[in-house]
Amino acid sequence: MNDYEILDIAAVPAYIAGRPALAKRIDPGRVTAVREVGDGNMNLVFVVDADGQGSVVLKQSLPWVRIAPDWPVTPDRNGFEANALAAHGAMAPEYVPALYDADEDRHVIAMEDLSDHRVWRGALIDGLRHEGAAADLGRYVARVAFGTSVFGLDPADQKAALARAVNPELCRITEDLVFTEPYIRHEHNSVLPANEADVAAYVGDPAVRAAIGAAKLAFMTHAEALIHGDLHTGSVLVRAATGTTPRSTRAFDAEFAFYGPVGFDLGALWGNFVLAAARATVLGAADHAAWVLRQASVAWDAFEAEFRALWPGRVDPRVFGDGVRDRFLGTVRADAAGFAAAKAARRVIGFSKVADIETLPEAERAVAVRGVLRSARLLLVDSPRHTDVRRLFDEVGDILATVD
Ligand code: SR1
Ligand code: MG
Repeated sequence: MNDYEILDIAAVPAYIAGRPALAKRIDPGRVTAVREVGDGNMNLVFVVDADGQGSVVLKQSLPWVRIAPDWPVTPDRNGFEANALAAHGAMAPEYVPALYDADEDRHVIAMEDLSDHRVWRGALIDGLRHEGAAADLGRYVARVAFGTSVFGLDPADQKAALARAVNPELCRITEDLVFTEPYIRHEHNSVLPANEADVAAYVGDPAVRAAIGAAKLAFMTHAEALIHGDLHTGSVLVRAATGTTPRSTRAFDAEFAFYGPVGFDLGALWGNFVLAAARATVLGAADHAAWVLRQASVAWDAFEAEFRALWPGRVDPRVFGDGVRDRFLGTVRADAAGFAAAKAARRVIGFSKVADIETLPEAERAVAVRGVLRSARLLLVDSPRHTDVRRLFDEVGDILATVD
């Protein structure tokens, strides 16, 4: 069903030899090791080491979902990722992997090897605190929000960029998996018997349904900026500072990128902080839960500060005055709360659950899921009374700590 050659370990040196831009960086004759390390839902990922030349990562899209091979998905997603990586790398190079090559025919991108980093979700599960990561991501989202939107681009350039980034198949996955399936009867949904009443209460709540509908509409229609589109903690690599090596935070895996609402990226982070905090809480790690939830306001504060710092450089200050900025920031904050709820709830009800919750013993998992769903209701329905992100996530912490 694929009309292009899918890579395997043995084929990688010959593949590199056929890509001049890549062969200049890595001599295929000096390749010493190739490892397939993909552990996400969708793609193949190879780390290639070469004697005296460092290493490179090759990522190839399969024409199906890796964890569900009977589910076809366009391999062109790789091109959307390359497009976003190039755009984001131009405005936030310290927060994304460097892009070395993009092969539209074989659906492969080559990029910087970040094997000295680890996936943030796993680090959070291990109780580690990567100070600075949340603020880095807030700045990354702000640079992208400003630099790819009508605030940072000439209107014709912004429209051309938007047209290049129309990504209907991947958006459909999000529309279905995040905003629809958890709220209907669907074969993708599964919960513990102990959580059936919690799910019924959440999805049956008219206020929840109205807010989810509004969030889905915003996701589908608010083409504000070229967002990452899937910025959960599994799409973030972190490295702590050691010796002379500085700390580092990188957002990767931008295959869901499209022109969408800026709050969706912040909300993805926030929702995944809720999942990590729910885990920590049921395991009795109250300090870690509080630290994780604090990262929501840390990310927000850095986002807001960076966006405000970029604002004087907007391309059209004639009518885009400071009131427009403040209104936009208010919209992003309110959107992010609803998207956080949607992103957290889908990970405990629908397809593609997360290790934060799934690796808990069953009794603790049931309590964590209950806490996540009650937190999601707060974020969806009650968040409009909050303009203070820190207080909002303090309330989430209270919910998680008192649920049983
Ligand atoms: C079929 S893909 C399932 C999920 O994996 C990605 O990380 C996205 O979040 C998507 O919803
Ligand atoms: Mg992914």
